[in-house]
Amino acid sequence: MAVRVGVIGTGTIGRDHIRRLTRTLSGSRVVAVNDIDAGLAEKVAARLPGDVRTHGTADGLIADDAVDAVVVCSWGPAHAEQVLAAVAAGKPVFCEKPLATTRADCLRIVEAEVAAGRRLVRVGYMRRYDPAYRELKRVVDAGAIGAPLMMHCVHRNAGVPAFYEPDSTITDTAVHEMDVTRWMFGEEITTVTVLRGRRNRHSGDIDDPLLVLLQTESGILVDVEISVNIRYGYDIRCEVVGEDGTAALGDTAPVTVRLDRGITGRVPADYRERFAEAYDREFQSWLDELRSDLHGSGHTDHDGDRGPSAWDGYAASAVSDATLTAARTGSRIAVQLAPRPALYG
Ligand code: NAD
Ligand code: ISE
Repeated sequence: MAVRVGVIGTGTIGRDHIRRLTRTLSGSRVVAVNDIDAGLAEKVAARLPGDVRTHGTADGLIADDAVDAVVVCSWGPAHAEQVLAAVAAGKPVFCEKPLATTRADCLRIVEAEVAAGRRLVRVGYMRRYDPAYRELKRVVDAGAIGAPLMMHCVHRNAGVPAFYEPDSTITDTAVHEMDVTRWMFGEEITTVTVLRGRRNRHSGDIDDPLLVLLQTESGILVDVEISVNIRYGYDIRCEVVGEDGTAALGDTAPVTVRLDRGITGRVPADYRERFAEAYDREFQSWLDELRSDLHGSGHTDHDGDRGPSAWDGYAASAVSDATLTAARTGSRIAVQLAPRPALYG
C-alpha cells in the first residue's frame, strides 16, 4: 500500500521532492500540501494527479487522517514547530535540513522523540546517499589511505535562494559539511574557527566567502570553503588526506569535450542537478522504511542504519551554532553537545 504523504512548503525543493515522490519513486502518493503562500500550494496541488488537499495551516495538514507521513520543506526557522507537531501526532516526518536553525530547537525535537519512545524523524542530509560520497567513505573506512588526517571541502553555489539571511552561509550551507564530517569519520566535531576574507561583490550584506575550520574528537582537521555567489555553477568537492594517500570525489561532469585546443565539461547548475540521485535514494530509503514499518518488517538502508536522525540533525546544528559564535568573535569555539540518548544507539 502506498504511503500517503503530506508536504509542507511547496517552494524549490518542496516541488522537486513532490515530483520525485509522484513521478520517479515507488511506494508513495502525495495527498496533501501546505504553504504560507496559499496560492502557490493550490497551484502545485492542481498539477498533481488525484485528489490532493490544500491545507491552510501546517497543523491542519499534520492532523489530516489521510496523511500517513509528513515532509517538511518550509524554510529553516519554521522547521522546529512543524516537526514537533508531527512528532506529537505520532507521524513519521522527513525534515529537510537543517532540522532547525538553533541547537536549542533541535534539542527540543530530540527530547520530544525520546519522550515518544520511537524514532519518527529523518533529516534531509542527502549527501550520505550520494554514490560518490558513499564510495569515498568506503575507501576511507577500508583503511586504503591509512588513518585520515585532514579533509578539504569546497561548497560553492552560483547564487542564493530568496530566504537567505547573513547567517545562512553557516546554518543553511556549511551545515552540510558539518554532517558529512560526522558521517565520514564517525566522530563528533569538537571545535570550530571561521575566517572571513575579501567579500564577493555579488554578496551584498552576506560574508561570502568564508573559510570554516572544524576539528574532530581524534584531531582530524577539516577546512571548508563556503562560496554562495560564485556565478559559474554549483561545485562540491571533497578530498580526504590519509597517512598513506588521499581519496577525493571525482569530477562530476559526465562528459568532457576536447576541441580547438580546449577542454570543456558541464558544471551542475545547482543542488537539484548535482544531487538528483542522492535525493532519490534518500527518499526511496525513507519510503521503504515506512512501508516495512507499516508491514512490521523493520527495514534498514544499505548501511544498516535508519538514515540521518534527529540526533544527527541536532549534532550538525550544534556545530553550526558554535560556528556562528566563531564567526562573530573570531575565536576558536568549542561545540556544546548534550549527552546522546540511548534511542540513537
Ligand atoms: P524556498 O524558499 O524555495 O521554499 C520554501 C517554501 O516554504 C516557500 O514556498 C515558503 O512560502 C514556504 N514556507 C515558509 N515558511 C513556511 C511555513 N511556516 N509554513 C509553510 N510554508 C512555509 O526554499 P527551498 O530552497 O525550497 O528550501 C526549503 C528548505 O529545504 C530549507 O530548509 C533548505 O535548507 C532546504 N533545502 C535543502 C536542500 C538539500 O540539498 N538537502 C536543497 C535546497 C533546500
Ligand atoms: C541549500 O538549502 C542546500 O541545502 C544545498 O544543498 C546547499 O548547497 C545550498 O547552499 C543551500 O542553500
